[in-house]
Amino acid sequence: MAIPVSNVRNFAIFGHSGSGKTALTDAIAFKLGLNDRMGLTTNGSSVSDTSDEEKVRKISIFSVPFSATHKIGGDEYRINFIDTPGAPDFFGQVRGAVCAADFAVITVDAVSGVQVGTRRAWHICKSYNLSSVAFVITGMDKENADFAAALGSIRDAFGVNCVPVTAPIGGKICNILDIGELPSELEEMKTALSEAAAETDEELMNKYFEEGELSSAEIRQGLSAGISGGSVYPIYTVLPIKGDGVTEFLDSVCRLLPAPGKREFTDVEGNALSADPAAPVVAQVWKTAVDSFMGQLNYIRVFSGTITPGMTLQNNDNGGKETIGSMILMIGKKQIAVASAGPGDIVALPKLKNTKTGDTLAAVNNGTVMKPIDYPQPVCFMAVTAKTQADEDKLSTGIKRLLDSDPTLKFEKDIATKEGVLKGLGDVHLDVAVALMRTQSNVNVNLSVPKVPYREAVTSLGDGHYKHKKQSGGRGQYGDVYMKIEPNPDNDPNWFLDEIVGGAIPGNFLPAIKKGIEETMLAGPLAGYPVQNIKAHIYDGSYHDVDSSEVAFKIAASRAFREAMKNAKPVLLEPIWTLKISIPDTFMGAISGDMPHKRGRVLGMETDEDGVQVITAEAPLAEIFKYAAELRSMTGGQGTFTMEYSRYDIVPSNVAQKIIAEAAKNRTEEEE
Ligand SMILES: Nc1nc2c(ncn2[C@@H]2O[C@H](COP(=O)(O)OP(=O)(O)OP(=O)(O)O)[C@@H](O)[C@H]2O)c(=O)[nH]1
Ligand SMILES: [Mg+2]
Repeated sequence: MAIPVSNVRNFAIFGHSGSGKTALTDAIAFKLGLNDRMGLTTNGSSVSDTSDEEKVRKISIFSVPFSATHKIGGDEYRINFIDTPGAPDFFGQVRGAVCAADFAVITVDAVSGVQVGTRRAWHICKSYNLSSVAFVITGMDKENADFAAALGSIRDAFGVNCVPVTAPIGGKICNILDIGELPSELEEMKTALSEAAAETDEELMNKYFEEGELSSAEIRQGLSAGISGGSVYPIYTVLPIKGDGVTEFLDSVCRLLPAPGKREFTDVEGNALSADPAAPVVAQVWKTAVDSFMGQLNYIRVFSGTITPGMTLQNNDNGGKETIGSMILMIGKKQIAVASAGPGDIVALPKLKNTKTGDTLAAVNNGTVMKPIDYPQPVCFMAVTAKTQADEDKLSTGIKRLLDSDPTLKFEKDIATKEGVLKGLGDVHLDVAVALMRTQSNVNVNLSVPKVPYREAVTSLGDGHYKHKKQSGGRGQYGDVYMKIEPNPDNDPNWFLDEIVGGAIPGNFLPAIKKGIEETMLAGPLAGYPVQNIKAHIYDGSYHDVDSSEVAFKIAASRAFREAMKNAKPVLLEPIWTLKISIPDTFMGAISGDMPHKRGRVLGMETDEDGVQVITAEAPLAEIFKYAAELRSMTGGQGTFTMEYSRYDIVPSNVAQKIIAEAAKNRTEEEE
């Protein structure tokens, strides 16, 4: 019999890297019978970290969904859950999961307590209307584990309405509400639960005041309302590897956490979707993956309606139709066929024709479009070169496959430096991308620090003249051009100005003169970089009735332009980027003090709403290609940053001299 939507629970597990998300996932998967033994990341047997890259690096890289049923007495529940990676390099996977889950489970290690990744997880949930959050304290079996300290750090960071529901009591994990007689030191926890429950409802509050206590059923009722409304946050303790506390966690999740429909999902126009299995289908792709056997897999979350194989749906982002062949879930390496998917369910759809992450699939004639999923912008750039010609031939296919399954990766061909540049969220992200390209597409590439796309410009007015005159038998060549160039800081598109008087140059040669300048601008005279932000005034010249030609004027213009550039105090420009660096307090001095070493400067510092310090700084791109790795090592992985292109600015002359000398050297080598 189908499980009613009210008995579906759908959550994603977030948290700091290494805080036990995958261990918790393996423990749940084992408990729910998805695996016949407890998977472990340490020996590569985890049901979640199954890719070679995850096994070698011992970190999660992908968000992986699971689904199973859980019985409490005679009630059957469907538990859909997603394990997400904690490393900031793979935050794109987290973004997708945030859009697919009804509530969040955030893991906190009992030794470290709340960490930056914990705050980041909380922050993203809150900013995307994922308001029901539960915490799971892991690692209680570790040396130096401190339950009280971990609990305290959660309440300090996220408020006193974070209340333990299960806790280690007498060497075992118990549900506080199920224990009649609590040890006196734990009475406080029950009081916290009762108070949190009472605050959600006036009737409960009155009763609590009058009688001094609430029954377990009343507490559950109050907690459940508070959790759905995002004002109460339950805390669980689980020892995943021992399997302790898993059943207590799952039982309580089914009792207290919201079913699909409580978290309001809205379409682009702000209309709420109803979690009705009989409504027209609306689902969104929150993740696209490439499987070596099945090819592309689109993972959807169903919001409304029920999908069954054979159904035709429309893609409301591109207008295409898709027939649903099969629906599956990958449990470890096993493929499980799913017969139907309703509100709150997550399934993978193989072999869709033209659907990608973020797209809405809906019933035919239902025009609902979900909000696109927004992804963080790249902060780490590397140049990609194919190892062999065979790799070069397959490179674009390999890159396309990568980009299709990872919206946080970008690939751009830089016209000035002629390099293909792969952009992602960190050096590990790019290294993993290279490894995936090898395994998915058999393309082998090297990564190297990219060339900086410098530009050339002028800082004053400069004059240039060239007379191109050649007499070599037959018809000669004659073109004579005088021009002035000057800075064009606002990039006025009207940069080419015909100021010829008295017909010194006939108008029909002006397009050739413009072309001569434009072609020369592609490789400027200083160091061969494109010239930008100049204005050219063509004010005089002469011509010859027979020998003047477009080619002759083009050559004259090119030479005159080069001379004018030299006289107009040319400079090299470099891209400057603005960085927003989030770090714990203790690193403020080190990180801001490091900026001048990167020719950068700090523009401001502030504390964001979650108590994290944010430094705004700017620095030349040339100095920050490796910043992702440097920040990680300077902060022991606690810092993250975003960056955004700001502008081109003049390269200081001592640095410029080196770049110009290098370019001259390369030019001589090429000529030789
Ligand atoms: N002793 C002990 N070890 C744990 C516990 N939870 C996780 N570990 C170990 O800690 C390490 C990291 O655990 P994971 O479950 O991979 O952590 P994660 O949060 O999934 O890490 P990422 O996905 O990479 O962010 C592994 O070696 C686990 O075996 C725990 O409760 N007790
Ligand atoms: Mg993991």
